[in-house]
Formats: sequence, C-alpha cells, structure tokens
Amino acid sequence: MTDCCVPGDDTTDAPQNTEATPTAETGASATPAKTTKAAAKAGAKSGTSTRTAKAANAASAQAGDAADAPVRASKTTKSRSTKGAGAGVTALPGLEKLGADDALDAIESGDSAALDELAAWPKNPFPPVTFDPKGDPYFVTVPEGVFLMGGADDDANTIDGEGPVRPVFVKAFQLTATHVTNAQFAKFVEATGYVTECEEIGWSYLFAGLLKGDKRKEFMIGHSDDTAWWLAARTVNWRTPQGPGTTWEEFADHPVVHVSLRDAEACAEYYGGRLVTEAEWEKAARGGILHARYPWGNQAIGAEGASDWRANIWQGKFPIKNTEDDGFYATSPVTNYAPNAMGFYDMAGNVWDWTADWYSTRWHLNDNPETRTNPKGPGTGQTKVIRGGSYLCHDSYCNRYRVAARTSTPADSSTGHLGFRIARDA
Ligand SMILES: [Ca+2]
Ligand SMILES: [Ca+2]
Repeated sequence: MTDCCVPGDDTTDAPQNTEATPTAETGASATPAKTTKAAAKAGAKSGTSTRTAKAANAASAQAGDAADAPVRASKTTKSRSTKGAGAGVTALPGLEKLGADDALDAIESGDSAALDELAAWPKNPFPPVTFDPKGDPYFVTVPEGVFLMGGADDDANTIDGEGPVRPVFVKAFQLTATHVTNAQFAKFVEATGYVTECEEIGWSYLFAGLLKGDKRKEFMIGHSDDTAWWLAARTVNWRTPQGPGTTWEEFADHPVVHVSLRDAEACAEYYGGRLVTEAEWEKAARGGILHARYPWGNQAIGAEGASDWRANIWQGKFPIKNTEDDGFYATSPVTNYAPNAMGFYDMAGNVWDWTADWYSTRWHLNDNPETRTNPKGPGTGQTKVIRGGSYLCHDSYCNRYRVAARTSTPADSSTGHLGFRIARDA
C-alpha cells in the first residue's frame, strides 16, 4: 500500500479538512455516523452524502449527558458495586479469588507499582492452540466469574462512559478467537445466498486513502460530514474490502468488513451463535489480567521500537501519512499479532467489533444486578456499542484501542474498519 493521500487532493468536491483535531476525540469521529437506508439511497441518487446528523447528534447528546460521569471508582461506588452485584444473585463467584476490593483500592490510589502488579500477565494463561483462520470459526471458552470492567486511564474518554471500574459477573460463554474472516463470511454467503445491507443500497464507507485518483472520481458519491476521511464509495461491499478492484480472496484471512449489525447477526446465526455482549467482549479482551490498559498489559504499543507493535493501528500523522511501522496500512491477517492470555487476537486494533448492546454512557452507572450480573445493556437505544479500535486508531486522534474504550455507531452502518466476532453460550 502507498501512503495515505489527503482526502480531496484530486477531486473538487472532496473533503478539504483532513487534519485530526481535538474534537476528533468524540465518539462520532471514531467511526462515521451512518445513514439510514433511505438516506443512503438518496445519497447515491443525488451524488452527495446525505448522512444525516441525526445519529451523530443523538450520540453527542448521550455523550454530553455523561460529562459528569465518574471515571474512577470511589470507595462509595466500590462498596456499592460489590454489594449490589451480589444482591439477588446469591453471590459473585470468584470475587474473593479475584481480589476485587484490593484491586479497586489500587486503582483508586493510582499507585503505579500496584497498578503494574494488577496488569501482570496471568500465572496460568490459556495454552496456545493452532487453528486455521480461513476454516470454521474457532471458539475459546471463557469461564464464569467476576472481572473488573471499565477504565480509569488518565486519558480515558470520559464522555464515552468508560468508568467507573466495577466488578461484573459474566457466566461462561464462548467467543471466536479472531474477528470473523472474509473466508468465513464467504462460506456463510455461499451457503445461504445472503445479501448484505450495503450490497442492497449500493455503497459503503471507505477510508479516503483507499480510494484515490481516477477511482475516487469514478466511485466516490459523497463523504462524511463530521469525518472527512470517510468516503461514501459506490459498489463497495465485503467482496471488495479495500475498494473497487480489490477482492475478498486477496484478504481471505483478514476480518470481513462493510457489514452492518444485521449482516453480522445473520452470519453469527449461521455458525450457531450470536453477537457478543459488551461485558463479554471486555472480559475476553482483558484475557485474565486484573486491570490493564491494553489486552497484554500496561506497556504502550511500540515501547521497544518499531518491531514491537502488538496491534494493527496507525503510525505517522493521521490521516495523511501512515508509516506502516506495524506492517499494515489497512486490515491485517487476524492472527498476525500475538493473542492475549486467553487466546484472543486483535482485541486492540485491526477492526472494531460489533456488540449486541445498545449504547448509553449512563446506564451502567446504576449499580444493580441488571448492570453487574450478565449485563446486556439498556433495553433500547439509538446506536450500538462497538469495541476494540481499528487500524485507524492513533494516539493523537483516537486512542480507543485501549481495552476499556468504547464508542458506538448506528446499526445499519457499514465501513471498512468494522467487523465482528461470534459468541455463544458455553
Ligand atoms: Ca497499521
Ligand atoms: Ca479489533
């Protein structure tokens, strides 16, 4: 791949403002707000992006509501969390073993030595396994028990509702070790004849650096209003993951992208599963580490140099220059980077994962059995939670590859940096 272009460098109506800005720390910028089907059709017809601000505004309103959300567990919150989680569910198995109280004390104190201890690799990591990411999905079983959900990082996106850190019980479940790959999605489509939402409407969002020159002139029909580097590109879908002219077969072991929530649910059902809840996702992402910034611990990505990248994110100057120090401009093979201690790959970076939960920045602030025991998120909402960050994440722009980070997007969204995993009850 070549360096990222400046969106708008070769078309007159393309976006001009491509600099990452401080406002890019909002949820609406981590992934473009998407259209409804009707808006998408209108956009394709008019040749301009008609992505309404409705969804983005809704998300912003939610985010604004949570500006006063706590980001650290206070002693009061901790005490209530533990008690509340136990109430009505007999007990929280594993809580004593986990040492949640001590962990919360350490997190609250901010003592770096204590935090490093919490972030230590588990003493008994899951044994390594070998599987074919182009074969049937490989499931890892996560045992039941309590984990500490939420983050208290100094640079946490507090408006996203990352905190407080609280004990959450999750019953045993299974989750695919990797993002669902193009090969796996292709098998589902071949067996069922399924047609994805963006195939129906005729376009999807593609990162500007993947649609340049003549191709941009031919295929671009608009761009995101709030994130200029997302171009609405005609004919793009999962079969052409990195733009017109590319094929899924070239990227068979990469995550499938350009899939909406409905598409992800249909594929999960085909493989006998469902979408993951947000709590299940975060428990799997933490991989048995009590509390850490990343799925592998607290150490920043790349701390030991260019060969030390542990996830596929963006290096360089976003969105103009990607130095590809981690080896990839866009998506990467799903087992390219080392897994976490439970055997889950790409819980940071590569592509986002859809989750089943509606997004709220406040729902989990209520301390009760519904939010602390097998939580499934609020009953309704306007956007769905997505987790894990993508190849477009960058320290200076969107540091949401941290394990506690969260954002959301409308259910009918499809983009080139959003995929999914499959969960099922154990
Ligand atoms: Ca990369
Ligand atoms: Ca990911």
